[in-house]
Amino acid sequence: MTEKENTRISKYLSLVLRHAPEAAGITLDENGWTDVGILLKQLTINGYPVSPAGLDHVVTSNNKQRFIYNEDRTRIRASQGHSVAIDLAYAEREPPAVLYHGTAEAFLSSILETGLDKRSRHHVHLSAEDETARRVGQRHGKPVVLVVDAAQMRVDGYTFFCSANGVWLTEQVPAVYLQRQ
Ligand code: HQG
Repeated sequence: MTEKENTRISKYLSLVLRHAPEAAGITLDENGWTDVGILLKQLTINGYPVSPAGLDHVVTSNNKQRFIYNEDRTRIRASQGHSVAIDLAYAEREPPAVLYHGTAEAFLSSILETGLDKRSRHHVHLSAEDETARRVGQRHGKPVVLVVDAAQMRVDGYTFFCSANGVWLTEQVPAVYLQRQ
């Protein structure tokens, strides 16, 4: 498969596995999983024909490892980024002392006033690396990196999860824990 086809299928998978399963005529279970056989059929019907090996390639070559199979590879889900009501059921994890959030300059004054909130997603997304955060911020405009005092948040009782693809997730980050890098 060409790089272009791979990206096209990957973007459609992000759409249907995170936001709009009904667009492809599939359903997600309460933990976000969907049946691989049905997904392959529905992808074809919807103009994204892909073989089982092709889907494997899209999953394994994905630059952010956005999708994951279950153990027997009969089901697949997105590792994070959902807006539909599912529970990823990740266990709580101890975060590094410092995490990073990338955003756009334009959002900064609002964020420093009200803190980071999850907007349309299930969690606020944070990274262990500032470079990753900068790239995330770039998607929205002139990037700004915020340093999150995760150690103090833990002391104050906030909880953190880490997705299968290494994105740190939390409910909210009040402004007091944020500092511009
Ligand atoms: C901002 C990508 C004003 C927040 C990435 C962000 C990530 C506020 C935007 C994943 C705010 C939401 C998620 C407040 C938050 N006032 N703006 N109080 N609180 N914001 O796309 O974190 O490629 O929903 O700073 O790698 O940018 O999709 O979240 O700029 O992991 O796999 O509101 O998406 O992954 O934007 O990105 P998003 P995000 P994928």
